[in-house]
Amino acid sequence: MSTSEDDSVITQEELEELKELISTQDLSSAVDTIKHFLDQQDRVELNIAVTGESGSGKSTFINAFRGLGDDDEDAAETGEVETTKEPKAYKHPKYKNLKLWDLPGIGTQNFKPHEYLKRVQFERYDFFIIIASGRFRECHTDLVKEIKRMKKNFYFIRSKIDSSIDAAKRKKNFDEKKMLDNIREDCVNGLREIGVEDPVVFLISSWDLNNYDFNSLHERIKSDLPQHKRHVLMLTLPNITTEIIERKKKDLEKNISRVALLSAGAAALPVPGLSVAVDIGLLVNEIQTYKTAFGLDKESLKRISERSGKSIEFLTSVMKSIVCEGITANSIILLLKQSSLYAAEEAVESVLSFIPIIGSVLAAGLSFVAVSYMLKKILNEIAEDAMNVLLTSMNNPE
Ligand SMILES: Nc1nc2c(ncn2[C@@H]2O[C@H](COP(=O)(O)OP(=O)(O)OP(=O)(O)O)[C@@H](O)[C@H]2O)c(=O)[nH]1
Ligand SMILES: [Mg+2]
Repeated sequence: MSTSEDDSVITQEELEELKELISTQDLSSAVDTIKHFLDQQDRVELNIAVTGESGSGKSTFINAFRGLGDDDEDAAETGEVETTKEPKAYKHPKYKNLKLWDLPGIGTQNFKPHEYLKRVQFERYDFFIIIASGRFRECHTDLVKEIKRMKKNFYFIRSKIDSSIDAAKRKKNFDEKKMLDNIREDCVNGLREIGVEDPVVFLISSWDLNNYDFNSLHERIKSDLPQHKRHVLMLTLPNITTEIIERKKKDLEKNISRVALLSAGAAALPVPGLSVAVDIGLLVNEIQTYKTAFGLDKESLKRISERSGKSIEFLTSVMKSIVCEGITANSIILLLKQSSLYAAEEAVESVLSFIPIIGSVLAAGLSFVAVSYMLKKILNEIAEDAMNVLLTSMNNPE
């Protein structure tokens, strides 16, 4: 994506720097850094793609939205025949960092969504305006599905309302309001059918801006802008947090074999009802380490809560791991019982490879496998909790 020459825009390099910074911090400090990052939403560039069928009035709409006539300097080219061949960006004169991308039209013949999306590099835009000049069609369905898959948002415009009205006027029982309601309903229904909960549809004539929904679209864009920018930032967050959490997880994973070996070693006690013997105290300790490393201990949660303004209850409501119930000998025994089912299957092979180290005690081999498996599972679950807590701490207010 070509970033603007404007210094005030958050660049890709800045995002990389942010990742580096956060990866060296503990999670509660990371919350601070990310929050600061989110506070800079004014600096985010919003790339709005205007898409839809060929000739539906995309370029004309962009000109109108920028307050330009089709013949003005720097206006997008419009025409009766297929006109826009390559995506081109137009800055909005008033809204800071808002770029409208005029996209080529979807050809009416043999529309191949995959080829079109690739050709216009659909994934690089932050937000979409779909323009339809006629009935709701399959190509609109394809566009919406792709936008939803990318977890991005869109507005839907039904354009050229003036010519729809002119055509309908030829009928004797012409009723403008009824006709406009019908058009809106057709679009809303089409969108609902593909799972859009609250479809936003605007009826517009770029030739008659004072009528229909042009003003409400304008207002809506203006008032939604901060939210859209925040959404752009929020979409980058899971990537940042996943990277940090994966790094921490890898570090802790390195220790699993050592701990499993130790726990199945000399001080091992049989687990009631199982043919494994382990040092439970050692495991309790290790899992406590995970909890602290991921910032899910009481102190860290308190700090995250203070820094994010979200209550501890709200933050912990997204947690599912053993951390919620407390790490006790009993809860570990329970998990070991579950893990040993898996361990029994894996044991033969693993035990053979560990015989030279632990000796020929089958129980020790089984214990080793059960503990390794359990620790891995717990580590994954705690890491997932940490990810969810972090994302929850960044979300909009409770
Ligand atoms: N009546 C009417 N005609 C419009 C309106 N908007 C655009 N047009 C006309 O529709 C034709 C196509 O408009 P464009 O803006 O070039 O359409 P486009 O979607 O950008 O077309 P491509 O770039 O070729 O995909 C032009 O002749 C416009 O003048 C409108 O609101 N009302
Ligand atoms: Mg065009």
